[in-house]
Amino acid sequence: MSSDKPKAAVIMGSDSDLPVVRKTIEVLKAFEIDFEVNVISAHRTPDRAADYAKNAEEKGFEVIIAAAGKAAHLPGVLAAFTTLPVIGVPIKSSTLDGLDSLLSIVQMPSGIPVATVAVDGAENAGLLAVQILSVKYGYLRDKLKAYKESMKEAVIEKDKSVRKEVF
Ligand code: RP5
Repeated sequence: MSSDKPKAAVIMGSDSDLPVVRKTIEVLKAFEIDFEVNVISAHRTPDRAADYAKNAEEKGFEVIIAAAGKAAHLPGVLAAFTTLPVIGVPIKSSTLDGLDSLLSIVQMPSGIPVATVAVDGAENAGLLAVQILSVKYGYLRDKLKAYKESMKEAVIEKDKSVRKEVF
């Protein structure tokens, strides 16, 4: 099923991931992307993870963002059951500073890619999802260009104020 509005699925392995995932949600809201949020664990609710990924395309989702920490298998398991693009967000949730999550998500075997952002890189996950969606929804490209322009102007302002403060 395809809709005329961009639609993303946001999944996290635990509610403890939500403080980081909020940054993804803020980006999706800012770009007016339709989205659904769920807590689904690859380990604690494996059947639900498989079913969700198998049905995601039929439900109209066009990209999946999956955040998980520790032995972070959620993005990879979802990617195993769908051909939709999956963006993985490694969560810094354990004693290993997120390196465990990062390697669990990024080191996918050939054939099942997961686009992995930085540890706790939830904002970039949202932006990457918007960029993927912009291939189909051209108006998102204009919004992304405007976003980059405002970022550029903010840095120029910071440059001015830092130099003013130093001298
Ligand atoms: C992962 O284990 C979750 O994504 C979370 O980052 C981590 C810890 O989960 P909780 O024990 O806080 O529920 O599956």
